[in-house]
Amino acid sequence: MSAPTTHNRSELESVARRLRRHIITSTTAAGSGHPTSSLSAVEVVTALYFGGILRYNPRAPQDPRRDRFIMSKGHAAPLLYAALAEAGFFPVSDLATLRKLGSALEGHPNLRRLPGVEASTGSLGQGLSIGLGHALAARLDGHDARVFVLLGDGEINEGQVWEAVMAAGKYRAGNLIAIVDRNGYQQTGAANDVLDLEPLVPKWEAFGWQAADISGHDLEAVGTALRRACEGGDRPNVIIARTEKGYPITGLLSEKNYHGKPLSAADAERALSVIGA
Ligand SMILES: Cc1ncc(C[n+]2csc(CCOP(=O)(O)OP(=O)(O)O)c2C)c(N)n1
Ligand SMILES: [Mg+2]
Repeated sequence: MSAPTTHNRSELESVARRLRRHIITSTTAAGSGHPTSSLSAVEVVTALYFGGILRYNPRAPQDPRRDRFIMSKGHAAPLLYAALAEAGFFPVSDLATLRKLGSALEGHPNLRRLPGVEASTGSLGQGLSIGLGHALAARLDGHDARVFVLLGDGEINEGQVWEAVMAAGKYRAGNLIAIVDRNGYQQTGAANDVLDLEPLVPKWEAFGWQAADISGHDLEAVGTALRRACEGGDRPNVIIARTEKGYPITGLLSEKNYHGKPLSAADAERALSVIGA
């Protein structure tokens, strides 16, 4: 199975702008949700789905040979939904139903309701364990599928994350790729104030992982790190993606850690003009 879309740099930039527009408009229309947590990971998700890395087929979402993407920081569902819609899993017009009663676009992803969602997440800390299960199962089944898991930098305070890190090292899950959205904040403050885990790279390395530390808003750097992580070998890979929560509209936000709140209609207008979407 091959990746369905490989856009060039300027096409990727315009996909990223579209994803940001969907994030802002869908959360503002819903009157709730996590736009800033979604915005920080846009380049990572853009490079994965549209940069020729993730191998998927929106017409056969259950193909056992597919790569998996698990949004472990499930509150960034608006970003996942935007990418899945742009990738053709369901109509872009469905994004307007985010968080509406009866909609499959729930506040957090539900794998039973939406094609392309690989895990029901939202209770933080579980996605890497689920991803490891997929990675080991693919190996047992003789598929070369790769599993990508996006984690928050607050989320990795969860003990279960480190159980999965240890187990992936032990089982040499070379087809497992974790990405940490290192945006510096979690719900109640700066990630380092709540529970500092730096230095991150040697911690993951100590458990047998190969680690990269990159600028997470640089599409080129993100693509290069993801491709390198897919080169094979028997070590699981982690990419620490240094990002900004709310990028690139941090200047518009009323608080340093603007968490779990949509923008007002007026701020959403301003945000769209900053984004150029
Ligand atoms: C197990 C669990 N505890 C608490 C929460 C509430 N919660 C939702 S988002 C969040 C902060 C997560 O921070 P981080 O992982 O850094 O993600 P960011 O929003 O910065 O992308 C918390 C604590 C949750 N969803 N799950
Ligand atoms: Mg964070």
